[in-house]
Amino acid sequence: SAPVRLEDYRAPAYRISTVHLDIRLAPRSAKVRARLALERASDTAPGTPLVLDGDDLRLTALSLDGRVLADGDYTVAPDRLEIVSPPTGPFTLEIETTLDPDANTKLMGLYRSNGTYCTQCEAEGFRRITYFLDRPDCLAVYTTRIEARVGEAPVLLGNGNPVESGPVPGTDRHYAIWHDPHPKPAYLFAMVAGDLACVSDSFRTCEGRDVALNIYVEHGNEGACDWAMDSLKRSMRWDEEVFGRAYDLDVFNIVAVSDFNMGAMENKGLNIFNDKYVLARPETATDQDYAGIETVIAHEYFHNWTGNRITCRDWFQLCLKEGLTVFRDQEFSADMRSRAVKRIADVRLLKSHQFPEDAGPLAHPVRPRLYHEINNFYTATVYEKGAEVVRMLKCLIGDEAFRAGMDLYFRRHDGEATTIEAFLACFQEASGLDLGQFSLWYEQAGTPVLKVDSVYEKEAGRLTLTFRQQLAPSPKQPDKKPMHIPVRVGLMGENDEELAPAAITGADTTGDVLHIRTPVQTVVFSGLTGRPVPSLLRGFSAPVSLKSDLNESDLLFLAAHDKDPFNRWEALQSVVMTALIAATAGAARQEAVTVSPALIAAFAANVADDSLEPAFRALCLQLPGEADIAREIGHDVDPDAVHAARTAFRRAIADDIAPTIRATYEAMRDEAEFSPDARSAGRRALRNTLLDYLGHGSDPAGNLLVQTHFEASDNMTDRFAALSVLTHAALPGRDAALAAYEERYRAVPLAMDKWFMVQATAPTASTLERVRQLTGHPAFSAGNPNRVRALIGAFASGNQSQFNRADGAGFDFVADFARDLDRRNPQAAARMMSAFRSWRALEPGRRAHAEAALRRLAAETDLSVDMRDIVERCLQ
Ligand code: HT7
Ligand code: ZN
Repeated sequence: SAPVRLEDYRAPAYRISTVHLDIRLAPRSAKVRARLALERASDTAPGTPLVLDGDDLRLTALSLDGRVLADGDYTVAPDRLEIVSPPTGPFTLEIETTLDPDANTKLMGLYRSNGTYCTQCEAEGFRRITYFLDRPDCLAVYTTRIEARVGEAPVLLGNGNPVESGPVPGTDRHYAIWHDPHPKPAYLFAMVAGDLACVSDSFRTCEGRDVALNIYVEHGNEGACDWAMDSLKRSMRWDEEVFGRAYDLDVFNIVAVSDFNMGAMENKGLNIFNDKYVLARPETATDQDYAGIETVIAHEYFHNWTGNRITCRDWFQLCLKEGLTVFRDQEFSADMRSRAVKRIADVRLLKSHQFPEDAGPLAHPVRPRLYHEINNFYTATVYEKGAEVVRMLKCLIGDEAFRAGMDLYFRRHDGEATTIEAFLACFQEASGLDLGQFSLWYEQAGTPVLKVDSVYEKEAGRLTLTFRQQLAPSPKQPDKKPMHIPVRVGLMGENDEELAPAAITGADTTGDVLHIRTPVQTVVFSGLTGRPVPSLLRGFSAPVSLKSDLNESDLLFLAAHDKDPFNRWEALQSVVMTALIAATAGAARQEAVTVSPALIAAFAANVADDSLEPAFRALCLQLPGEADIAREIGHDVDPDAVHAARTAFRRAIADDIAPTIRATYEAMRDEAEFSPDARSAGRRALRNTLLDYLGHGSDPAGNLLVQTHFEASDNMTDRFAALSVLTHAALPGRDAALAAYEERYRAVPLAMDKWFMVQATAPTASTLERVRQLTGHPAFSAGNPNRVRALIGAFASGNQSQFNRADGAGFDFVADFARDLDRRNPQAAARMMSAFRSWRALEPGRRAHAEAALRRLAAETDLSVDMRDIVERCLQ
């Protein structure tokens, strides 16, 4: 397919001001009548053909200004409708298309999920409903009439506010009319029709508007909506308080569906969610699920301003709404929970998902310049790195100027489809800082490496830091320019005090943030009264790979004393990572793994330190994952050696500090009834992290505790934690626990996903065969994206040693599965194939197998555009 390029952007030749949709639903034959009010743009030559987008459409009627069009007046194909010579003045086009919702397995456009009709239009799904200018800069006011059999779909929902509803006389059908007064692009259109239960509440905005809040779920799930509703109300209040943004309709509806390609969708006034991000009961959802629901509910709600009121001019600007909205949801969660813990969790996610993307063949800038399939650009780079760019901006200009810039952005661009340039201009104006160099963060792919060397001169009371930044070439970007990097710095003195320099030269500063702009930059801190240990990149102030010359003793000092909790965590991780890389090299030579006494002492101190919050201690104790270690090694990776090293390392710690682990495990026991609040979740996180050590240590009594923990658990967090350890450490109680869990949850699909996942990620040679078997389990369905992600996705992306098997069988299995899935759901298949993104970093034998699997797919002639795009970029 021909690529789409940013530089080819042109404003639309015609405008659509209003859209009236009349949707008559039936499972195999739904009729959609669209009445569009159109007008030629002032700079479009009269007589210019009007070309509307379509995708797999069947046109069943067409008229212009009430006149049925003759054959020569238009041309039509499933993907295109052209009106050859439209009127020069305003005109009305009426289009009827006939759809088959049941046959729509791509889950884009109008489809049925468990009997519920629903839509997904981002990015280009509206063109699967009717012919349209399906691009985000075409903003129109929508009125939607939905009609269905009462028995089949008693609930009929659309965007905006309800206008009217009632029976269709003389039939078993009824209708509802919805009107959305806010002009919006087609990707924000939605409708839902089904037999759903409703949980309701209300919210009064700071502007005095009473908003009806409804969450629609399948019958029987009404009791699992409390957390989602509570999260919604907290999100609404937070956006008023922190960003001054109030809700702007009389209704806010959320619908949970079980077949959904992504997490959720921010359709105006009618958010549609993957049920995974709505439903939660202590019995079926983990603390992580609760936190995920809070984040995703907030994220979609925040889109109402950053995405809906102000939208993207074109899909290259996707980060304008996604990066900014992720930043907003991260800030929200940080305010709801522990800020330090949230920051660590976000950085872990960034490093595990975005850094590998940036380091491999799928690397792309936060704002790409070219795509074949936009669905493949809903990536960690656009979302998570996009959020980091907004955070850096705040760091560089300070909190006040940031808020002023956001206010200006909302004031100036409300109701528009805009660009990154327009966004940055608001902050440049608000702060007076030139953001020209900063804008490279949107343009240049790759993770900058930032090397820092330090020299301390005692007599002069001076510390000199030399920063060297490097950005490696990435696909289609051979030469890189230096970036504007915010580096937040503190100087820790030996007696636990922050040292304050009398002066800083060599860099502009904003508070404690250094502006690093040149390839080599020397910064001098003078007037120091003692030897400082520099705490660099506090709070992970920029998404870079930091390589400092701090030694193990300095890092362990920071791990124990840094005033910045993020850097305490990071310092310990850094020492652990160095040790794990050395252990991996040793494991490849069959050497035994040892852990230095200083590191053991640091772990012991952490486990026992009651002055720190439990959630933070849990994070400090969690070792970097196998994929993280592989990423740091970077080339010729042997995943078996990584696995062996990490396993031995964990066992050594478990054995060396067994009594401390056991004592803290007991102390974290909560007698109170389950509550998903952050404090209780933190205690469970620490206890379950310690359980992982107990299960992987050599002491049989410790191992046995895991089984007891499983049997005694009264909530999913504890039950699933124990099941994971039993399965991954292959402990004696494993099979009984898996069977008991299956028995308990066989009718709860979201809980069965955990059962699939835990088995798919077991680091044992029999896992591939087990995954193959499980594809035939009655609870598995290749048509449901959650099931596919839980089993095959988890195997491909969450099981380093088995997906990357030395015999290549893991690659072949995933490639074959994705090949079949591609015929049904190309978006899901392409996403699955992104597990191959780091194949070039493997040792030669595995690399050859991975390449063969990719080449076999590339040779297929009927791959979807989605799949071909990923496979070919992987091979570049
Ligand atoms: N903005 C939404 C993206 C989305 C999506 C994209 C492609 C295909 C299906 C999709 N479902 C949702 C979700 C979000 O980021 O808020
Ligand atoms: Zn989003």
